[in-house]
Amino acid sequence: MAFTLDPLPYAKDALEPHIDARTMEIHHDKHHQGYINNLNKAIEGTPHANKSLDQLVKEAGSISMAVRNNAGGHWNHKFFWEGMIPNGKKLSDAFLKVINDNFGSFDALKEQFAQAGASRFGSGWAWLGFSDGRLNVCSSPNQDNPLMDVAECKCTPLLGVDVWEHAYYLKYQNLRGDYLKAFWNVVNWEEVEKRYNAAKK
Ligand code: MN3
Repeated sequence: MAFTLDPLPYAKDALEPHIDARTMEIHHDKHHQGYINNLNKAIEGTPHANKSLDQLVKEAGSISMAVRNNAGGHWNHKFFWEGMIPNGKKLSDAFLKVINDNFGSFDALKEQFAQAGASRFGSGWAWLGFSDGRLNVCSSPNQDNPLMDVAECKCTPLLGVDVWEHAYYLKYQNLRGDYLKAFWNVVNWEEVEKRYNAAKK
């Protein structure tokens, strides 16, 4: 069964001014759609055609680079859109406590996350994840993610941010750090906490 692109869960200009409408339009309609088209092409007529997206991601190490990159691209973008919401969503006291227990403070988490995103050379993703009962921050190259069998940092992702230039260049140009700072204004903490509670079980 071919994969298809879901509409964004909000309007393209809904994350303004932090993420501009034109970037969202190109990113969702062209880039994300492109990963899906290429994924469908790469799996058509192969034994992978009947696998779920999660399954393809888990098997990343034993599938072709075309399937790995595009399955990762589809998974990561879907997760990215769902992790954001207009005006952000307030961090609950319960989840703030989890962050404080794991990182010392919310600012310390932000700092580690910014560091992970800034130090990822070239294109990739920064992640807040959960593994072994703890929250962690890491990054991955290209369209890899922490669920892949080949991941350097394996965990259940709770929040991910795209640090490919196409995610921020129109508005922020070379200032990846400013984009990463602005990202906090649109995080859907309710969704992150839901993911955390599911991962914890
Ligand atoms: Mn992208």
